[in-house]
Order: sequence, then C-alpha cells, then structure tokens
Amino acid sequence: MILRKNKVMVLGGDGFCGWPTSLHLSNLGHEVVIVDNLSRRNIDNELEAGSLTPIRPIGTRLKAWKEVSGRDIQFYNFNVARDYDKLLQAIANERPDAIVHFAEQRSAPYSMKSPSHKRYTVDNNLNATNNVLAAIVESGLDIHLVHLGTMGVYGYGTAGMKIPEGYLNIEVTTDDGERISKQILYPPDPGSIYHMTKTQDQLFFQFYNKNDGVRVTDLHQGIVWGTNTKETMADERLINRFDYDGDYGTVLNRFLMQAAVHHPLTVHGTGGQTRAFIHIQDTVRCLELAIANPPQPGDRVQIFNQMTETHRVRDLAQLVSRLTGAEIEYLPNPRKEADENELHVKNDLFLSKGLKPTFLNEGLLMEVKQIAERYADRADLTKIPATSQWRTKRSES
Ligand code: NAD
Ligand code: USQ
Repeated sequence: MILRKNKVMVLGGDGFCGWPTSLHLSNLGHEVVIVDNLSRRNIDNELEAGSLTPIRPIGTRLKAWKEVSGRDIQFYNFNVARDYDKLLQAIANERPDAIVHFAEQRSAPYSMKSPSHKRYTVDNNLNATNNVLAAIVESGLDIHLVHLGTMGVYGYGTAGMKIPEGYLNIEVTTDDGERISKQILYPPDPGSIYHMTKTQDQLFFQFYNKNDGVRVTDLHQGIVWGTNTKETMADERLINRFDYDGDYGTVLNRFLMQAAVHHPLTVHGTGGQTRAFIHIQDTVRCLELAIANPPQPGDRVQIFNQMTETHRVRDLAQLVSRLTGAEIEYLPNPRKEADENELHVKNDLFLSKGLKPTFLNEGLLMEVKQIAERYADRADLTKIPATSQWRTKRSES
C-alpha cells in the first residue's frame, strides 16, 4: 500500500501512548506536530511517583529524534481544555489532515481519589474533547479526528455476548405492535469517573458528526502493556514512560515491575476480572491504520475496538509468577467492580485493515521484565499500593 503523507497533530503527544505514536507517525513520513501541556509530568510531581524508566524532558526527546531520524517534530505547550484560542490558532496555522486526541486524564484510580480529582478529570477531559471538536468546526477545515477511547465504555458485564464495534443492533416492538430494527450506540456502563468521561466523549462525537459533519474515528482501546516500540528503542533518550504506581500503573506492567523488585503481585479481589489488552507496538500501528482509513464525508462516527486479546487478572498473575517465581497476594479490591466476568470482544475492523497482533507470550513478557529489572533501582516501593478507594460511606449504605 502506498502511504499518503499527512500532517498529523497529536494532542497529548508527550504521554505513554502519544509519544511512541508521534515517533511512529514521524518515522512513516507523516509531518507530526505535538500539543501537550505536560500535565502528566505535573501529576508525577503531585503524586511524588515517577516513571520507572528515565524519561527525558520533551525538548531533549525532540532533539534526540532529530539526531536519530533527521525528522523534525514541532511542539506546542498549551492546555487543550482551557486554551481554546491557542488551539484554534494552532489548527489554523498547521492545517493538519488529522488530529489524534490522547490529551485526557486517563487513570481510573486517580479520577476516584477525591472530589477535586473527580472534578479535574471531568473538567479536563470533557472540555478537551469539546474544544477540539468546536475548533475543528470553527477552523472550517475538513480534519479527521482520531480519538483514544476505552473498552471500559461498554462495561464488563456483557452476558456472554461478543461486544460489537461501537454499535448494537436492537429490535423493539412499538405500542402499535410494529417491530422496528435499529442500530444504537452500545449502552454505556462506566466503572469510574474517568471511564464516564469517555462515555460522554462518545456523545460529543455523535453530535458534532451529525450537526457539523465532523469526520471522527473513536478507538475503544483495551489496557496497554509493554514499554517501548521500534522507534523509542532507537536511543535511550527516546525511552517511553513506564507507570507502576497505584494510580497510573496498569495491571500487567505493574505485575512485571513487582516481579522485578520482588514484591508480591497485587491481585485485587479474586482476580476474576477479565479485561482486554493490547501491546504498545500494536497501539502505534492501529493509529497508523486509523489515519490511513478515514471515514468518508457523510459517514457516521467510525468505531474500532483497539484490543488484541482478553485475559483474567489472576491468570496474568499466575503467568508472571510462573515466569519469575513471584508470590501472588490477593488483596481486598479498592474498586467497585464485578469479582468475576467474562469478556468477548470483536476486533475484526483492525484485523481487516492489516493489524497483525502481538500476542502476550512468554518472550514478550521477558522483554518487558528486562525493562522492569533494568530500572528496578529507580522504583519507590511505597508507591506500589493502590490507595484510591471507590467505596464511600454513602455508596455502601
Ligand atoms: P498519559 O497520561 O500518559 O498521556 C496523556 C497526555 O496528555 C499527557 O502527556 C498529558 O500531559 C496530556 N494532556 C492531558 N490533558 C491535557 C490537556 N488538557 N491539554 C494538553 N495536554 C494534555 O496517558 P496515555 O496512557 O498515553 O493515554 C492516552 C489516551 O489513551 C488517553 O485518552 C486514554 O484514555 C487512552 N487509553 C489509554 C490506555 C492505557 O492503558 N494507557 C488504554 C486505553 C485508552
Ligand atoms: N488490578 C489488579 N491489581 C493491580 C491493578 C489493577 O488486580 O495492581 C485490576 C483492577 O482492579 C481492574 C483491572 O486490574 O480490575 C484493570 O485495572 P488497570 O488499572 O490495569 O486498568 P483500568 O483502570 O481499566 O484503566 C486502564 C487505563 C485506562 C484505559 C483502560 C482500558 O489506565 O486509561 O481506558 O485501562 S479498559 O480497562 O479496557 O477500560
């Protein structure tokens, strides 16, 4: 396939998914512009918990990329949720073909820490999404918006059915006894304030698509695991972040890090929760494919499930334990979620566009473990426990 070169603006391009995506798109020959207010780095300061890997300042990252690849990436530092005029100006100046929107607060535990964290997450995420859509419309440009959503919009109680890609076929009987078939957005069932913002994002997309014809691809992504991609491995200064703390560390990377520092693997509850997963190398490939396959003018919002496999949390713990000898600890679950659930997910759209999944196998786990072990001395073990509690006195009464 001949790649059409695009100009792509990556909102949140300094983050865990955004940084390797920016490098991957740049490497493919797309012209990349990053927008990021570095809020994630500030949250590291707030939580006094940093990336296990030594991520470099954004300026160093961009300089290193220029040295390694010969390519420039422009950088704008502003708040997408607050600085609407700067966003509009940047879009008008850069005239991107596509905007990739990663610029949201993405941790469920962080979003549940306190009323102010709930309010920050809602304020940041909903305003960021609305601002991007409003600015695309005001710019008058036909820009394809690619948003990183989450598998969590569906909830995890799917009664044995395969989760479709965004839309659900339903049949209703009217009061007059007439049977009507319809396709609706899959009913949202968020499990945290963070996940709730992603369900609301979907309505923004549906509305701006219907009202203004904005072309949108919403990627319902599973839990990302792994650290590096081909591009971030090219130079240590390009290294990607690796979160392991109780708020931002996601389950599999946490288990790998815990094994490396000889900490028992922290399974919440019975570990019967089944979740969808994808490797970071496949995340960047999916973004490449989404940009190469935009919806056509007049199309409804295009929704892809961006995941490659599902696993139960306790099975992951047992796999890591088998590989490393780590102990497993079953802890009281700080979240309000089903103890056990089945999860079956359709992901035919990305497979049909050419995604060749990187399955979680022992070799790849070892690769991540090598990252975890290599930087284990940077770990602050006091940051491992998950302290954010979903249950309040009110929610228990
Ligand atoms: P991250 O926190 O590492 O990156 C987000 C980036 O956006 C950060 O660099 C942050 O500084 C920036 N940002 C946040 N709010 C901003 C604002 N208002 N203005 C400008 N910049 C802002 O998160 P991530 O893991 O890279 O996730 C990126 C996206 O992918 C999120 O929207 C998340 O919901 C989605 N996602 C992530 C995962 C995962 O496992 N990491 C899984 C599914 C979906
Ligand atoms: N869990 C443990 N032990 C841990 C950490 C987590 O048992 O030490 C459990 C949780 O209770 C939960 C599951 O593992 O049942 C997943 O938790 P997670 O923190 O790995 O993932 P989650 O909170 O769902 O959020 C992550 C990303 C988020 C993204 C989401 C995709 O942070 O941005 O949207 O994965 S999904 O889960 O498909 O909704």
